[in-house]
Amino acid sequence: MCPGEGVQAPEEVEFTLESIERAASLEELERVRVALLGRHGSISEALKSLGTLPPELRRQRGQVLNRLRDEAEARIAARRRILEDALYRERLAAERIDVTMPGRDRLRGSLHPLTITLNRIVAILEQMGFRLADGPEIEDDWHNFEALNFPPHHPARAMHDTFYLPDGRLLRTHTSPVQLRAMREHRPPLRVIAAGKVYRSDSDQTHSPMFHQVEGLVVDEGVSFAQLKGTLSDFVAAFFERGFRMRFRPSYFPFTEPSAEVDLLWEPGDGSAPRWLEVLGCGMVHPRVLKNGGIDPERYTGFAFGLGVERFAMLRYGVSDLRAFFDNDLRFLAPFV
Ligand code: 2NM
Repeated sequence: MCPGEGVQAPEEVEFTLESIERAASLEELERVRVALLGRHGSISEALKSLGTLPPELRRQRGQVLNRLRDEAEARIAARRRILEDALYRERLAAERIDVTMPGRDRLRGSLHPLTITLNRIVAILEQMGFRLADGPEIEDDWHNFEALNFPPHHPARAMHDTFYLPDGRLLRTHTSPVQLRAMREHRPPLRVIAAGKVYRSDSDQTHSPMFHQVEGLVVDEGVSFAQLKGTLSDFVAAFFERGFRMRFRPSYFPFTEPSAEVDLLWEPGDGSAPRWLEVLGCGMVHPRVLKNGGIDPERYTGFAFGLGVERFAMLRYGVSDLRAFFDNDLRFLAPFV
């Protein structure tokens, strides 16, 4: 392709010009451009050699070569446009998006079944006149045990498998310290609920080291065990949307005297025989606890009750393994609304 010495046949270059239209890619077109118009391209070399020619021939050949160069430039530009255009169309085809395709479903979040259950319990009790109180999850021994009539070294403390912090404080083992703080902050009459996370070093099919409690407390002049029974009966009926036969069994809690555990005559969904199920603990607030709450036990009496949110959720939703609530498996959690 390199023009030889002396006169160069225009046909040779013409042949090369046609390779512009044969270039199938921008890369190939660039190689053709360099071969023609690059510093050592055939047209460039031919133009450089004009100086060696006699003036008449130089003028004539100069005109031919300049026209040739202009034509080559124009045809390369035209071919480039065609190739670039084809490339652009290819890209558009590859990146084509069908905007009529249905979108991907987005996962919709929902509340955890324990949150739903806790909210439901709190809402029912609020309708009954209780006010929700709040308190810290890290407590001191006095608020969690001592003031609630758990004497030091009393076996009732061992039942609570407490998590202790290095500084001697602890994770509350029940929500009762919230009730105690409420007593110390407000004068009777008092109708208070405490709700939230509590912690006990205990873990198996029916125990989680963190679980949820709701406790209620009523303090006023003349508050009776009969009122406690009525309150719990109404609450249980509202929560399960049906009435139950109820049984109050004598029991023991340090902070109440007398104390009782509450059973419901439960009819399992599978048609098997009804059986008594324990669902609540309760009692009349111990005079020492009232006193530690800044309330005169000679003038006031109170009742209190406590329940496990996990237990109520399992009963309401028919869940048999407590751990389902803590595994965070969306196949279990997603259906709850
Ligand atoms: C229960 C059972 C019986 C209770 C007692 C108190 C307080 F702080 F007022 F004394 N709050 N909750 C109580 C009483 C809790 O849970 C099974």
